Amino acid sequence: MLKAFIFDVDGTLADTERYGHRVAFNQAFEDSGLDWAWSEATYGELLAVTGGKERIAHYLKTRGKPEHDRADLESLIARLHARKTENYVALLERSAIPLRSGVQRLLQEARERGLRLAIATTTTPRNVTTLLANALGKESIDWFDVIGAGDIVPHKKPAADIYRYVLQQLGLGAEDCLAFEDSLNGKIAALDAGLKTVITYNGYTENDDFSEAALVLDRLGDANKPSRVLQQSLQQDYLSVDLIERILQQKIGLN
Ligand code: XBP
Ligand code: MG
Repeated sequence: MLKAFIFDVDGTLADTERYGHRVAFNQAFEDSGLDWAWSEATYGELLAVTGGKERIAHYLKTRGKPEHDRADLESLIARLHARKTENYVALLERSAIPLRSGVQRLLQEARERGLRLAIATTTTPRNVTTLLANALGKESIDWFDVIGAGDIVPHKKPAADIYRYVLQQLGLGAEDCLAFEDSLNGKIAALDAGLKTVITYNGYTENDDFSEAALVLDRLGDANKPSRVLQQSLQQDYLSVDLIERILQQKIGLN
């Protein structure tokens, strides 16, 4: 019996990486007098590492940038990431990044049906509340019973920590919940926490391995921007709570 939807943020609620986070990282590097600039392609590779601080550390290691001693390195990364978060929040406040098609519709449908909502993300908590406030209004933050984000857990996705944390805070078992993700790292984290998982892939993740996911879609879809995958396989335009329940009860399969 479905009791809650648990949403990933970046790439799932909104397409935030290519023109949001990546731009904020590059601006932080420039603000700090560094000649680093992550192209869209380079960033796509770096997305294999979740967490902005971890991503910068990985970049330093693999690109052989001048070695710093450990203490220096950690404070450099912390400073750069703090700057990046300021840039990202300012970017969201200047021009809200829209939610992906069908996200607002499904959130509202779930609330009307009495389903609980939660967030399980690798990104910094402030990025989540700013995205929601600018895309849906400040009150939307309270639609979510739990917002599990960033450093609240010791290990980020693909570790299952954040999903286990959110389930524990919800007081629900994985069998009563459904996860919504966009990437391989997110799928691994959700499945390892025992959650059935719906994938809505995007430009950066469309070639990831989504085997074992309950559903793999191009988007949740809505009347004016339908899901092509759902149209082709089930002659439906978008993923509704009813359709989710029918698929999960194996009343219908996708193929
Ligand atoms: C995506 C991430 C985050 C963002 C950057 O998180 O891995 O690291 O790319 O945000 P998810 P931070 O898909 O789990 O929402 O710089 O705040 O980490
Ligand atoms: Mg994601």
